[in-house]
Amino acid sequence: DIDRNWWKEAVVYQVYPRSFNDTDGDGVGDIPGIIEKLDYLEDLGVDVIWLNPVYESPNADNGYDIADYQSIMSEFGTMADWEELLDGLHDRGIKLIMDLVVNHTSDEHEWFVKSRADEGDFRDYYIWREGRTDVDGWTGDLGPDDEAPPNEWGSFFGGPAWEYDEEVGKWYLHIFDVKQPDLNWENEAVREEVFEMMEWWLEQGIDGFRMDVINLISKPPSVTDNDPPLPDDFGATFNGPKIHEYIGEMGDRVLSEDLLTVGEMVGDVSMDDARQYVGRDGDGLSMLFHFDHMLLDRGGDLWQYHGYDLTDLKGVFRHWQKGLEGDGWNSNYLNNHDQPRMVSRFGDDGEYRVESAKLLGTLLHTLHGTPYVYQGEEIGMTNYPFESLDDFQDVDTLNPVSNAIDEGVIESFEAEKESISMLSRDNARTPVQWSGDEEHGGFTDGEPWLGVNPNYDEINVADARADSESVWHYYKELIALRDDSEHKDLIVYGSYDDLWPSHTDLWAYTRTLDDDRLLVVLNFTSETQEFRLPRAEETHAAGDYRDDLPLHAGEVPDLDTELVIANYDVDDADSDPTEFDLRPWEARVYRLS
Ligand code: TEU
Repeated sequence: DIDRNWWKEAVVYQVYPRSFNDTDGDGVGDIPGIIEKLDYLEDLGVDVIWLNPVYESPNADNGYDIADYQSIMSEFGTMADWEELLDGLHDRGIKLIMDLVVNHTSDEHEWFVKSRADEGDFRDYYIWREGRTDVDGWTGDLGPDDEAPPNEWGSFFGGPAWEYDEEVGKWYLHIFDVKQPDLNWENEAVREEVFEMMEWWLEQGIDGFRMDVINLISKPPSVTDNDPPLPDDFGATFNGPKIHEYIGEMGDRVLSEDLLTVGEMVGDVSMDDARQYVGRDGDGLSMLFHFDHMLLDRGGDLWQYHGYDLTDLKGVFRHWQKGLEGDGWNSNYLNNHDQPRMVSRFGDDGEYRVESAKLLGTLLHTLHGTPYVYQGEEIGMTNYPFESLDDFQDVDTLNPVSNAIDEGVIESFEAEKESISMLSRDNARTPVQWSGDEEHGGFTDGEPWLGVNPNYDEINVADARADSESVWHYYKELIALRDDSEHKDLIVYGSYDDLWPSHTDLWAYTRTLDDDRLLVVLNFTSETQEFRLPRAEETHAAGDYRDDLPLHAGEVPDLDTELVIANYDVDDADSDPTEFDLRPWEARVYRLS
C-alpha cells in the first residue's frame, strides 16, 4: 500500500531562462531558446521543468520583482511563445511548474503604483508604517523630520528593510530589494487577487508551482503594531503567526493533490512546521525547500565561507529524511539559481570533477524524495573564476559587498575574493555551456548578459553527449532509474537509514522497501577509503549505533547482490558489498534482496 503520486516519482529540472539559451542575439536567454532545447530535455529524461520567473519585470532581481503576473517579460518572448513551450513539453510527457512570487511584487506593479497614489483600496495592499521619532540607538539613515524606520530590520540584500516614500509620507516594508515591496497578506483582497491569479495559471494548463519565500508572507504583530519593542532582525517573519492559515487557505482554495507544489522556506523550519506545510493533514503543499545544508559552510555574509564537515551534511539529511518519513515528502537539491555550483561546493571541481559530480548526482537521486537538477549540473558545470566586482551582476552580491566596504566591515572585494567568489549566486547564473567550439559556449550570438565560464571548451553539452563516460550520460542513467520498473519502487519509496553517521569520509546508507534494500556508499574524499559494513560494537562506540538498522555486518552473505550503478568500473570479483575499497569520490549503489 504505497502512497503513490506522480510528483514523488518525478525528476525536476530547473531552467533559469536568462541563462539557458539565447535565440535572438540580445545576450539574454529566452523562451524560444528553451523550445529549441526540448528534445535535449526529453533525451535527458527529466519529467518536470521548473521555470524561474518569466513575467514582466524591471529585473531589479532577475524577474523576482514582478510587474505583471499575467504577462511574459518581453526580453523572454511572448505569451504565444510560452504556450508553445507548454505544448512542446506536454507533447513530450514533461510537466511544467511555474515560479510563484507573492511575498512581494515589483514597485512597478500596478498595485504598488496605485497603493502609493492611494487609489481605490490599494493603499492596504502593501505594508505602510509611520517612522519612529524615538531614534535612540538607531545608527542608520534617518528619513525626513529625523524619523527612523518603523523598526530596525535589515533587508536580505543589505540596508534597511524599510524605505521612506515622499508621496505617501510613510515607510514601506521590503524584505528584499527596495524595488520589491512586501504584499500585505493580512488584507483579504490581496489573498483573493493572488488566488485568482494562481487559478488563471492553472487554467492555462500548468502542473504546479514553486513558491518563492512562501514562509515569509505572514508578518509578526510587531510589524502591525510597532509594539512590543522592535526586533533587530526579521527572524520573526519566518513562519509567522498566520502562515499556516494563509497557506492552508491557498491549499483549500487553489491547490490539489495532483499538482506539484514546492514551497521555498527560508531560515529555520522546525519539523513541526514542516509537517504542517507538507504532511498528510497539513496545509496542502507537496514538498518544501529548506536551506539547512546550504547554510553549513557559511555565515550570513558572503565573506564568511568556512567549509563544511561531512558528518554535518549527513546530519541535515538524516534529520529531514527521518523527520518527514511516513507523513510528508522531501525535495532534494544540491544547488539552484541562488547557490554555488554543487561540484565546486561539495565535490572537487579540479582533478576529480567528473567523479565527484557523478557522486553528488548519485546522492541526489538515491535519497528519499524528489530530486531537483539545476541546469548545467548534468554536465558538471563549475563555479566561475571571478576576478573583480565588475564580473558580477547579482544584487545580492553587489549590494552587500559594497555596503560592507563602505561601512568598513571588509576591506575590499580582493581581500575577501575567495569567499565571495565561492558563494555568490552568479556562479549558478553564468550561461549554460552548450558547445566547446562556438563563441560564448554556443549560448548566444551576441554579448552574454553575464560572462560564460572560460572552461566551456572543456565542459560543455556537445562534448558530454559525445562521451559515454561523461557526467551527462551518468545523469541520464540515474534519471532513468526512476522509470525502471525493476528498481523504481525501491528508489522512490524505500525508507532511508544512515549506516554510519559519525564516519567523517564516507556516507553509507540504505533504502528499504519490504525485503529489498539499496545500499549506497559514497567516498567524499580524494583518497582511497576502506568501507566495511559497520559492526554493532563499532557504531556503538561512536555513539550512533542503532540495532534496528536494516543492515548489519554478517547478514549480507545470505542476500543476492546486484550492482545498480557506480561511477567507476567495478569488477565482478570485487563486487562484495560488505567490504571494499573506494577510489577517490567513488560511488556505488548495490541492491540486496
Ligand atoms: O530566494 C530567497 C533567498 O533567501 C535568497 O535570495 C538568498 O538570499 C540566497 O539564497 C543567498 O543565500 C528567493 C529566490 O530564489 C531568489 O532568487 C530571489 O532573489 C528572492 O527569493 C527574492 O524573491
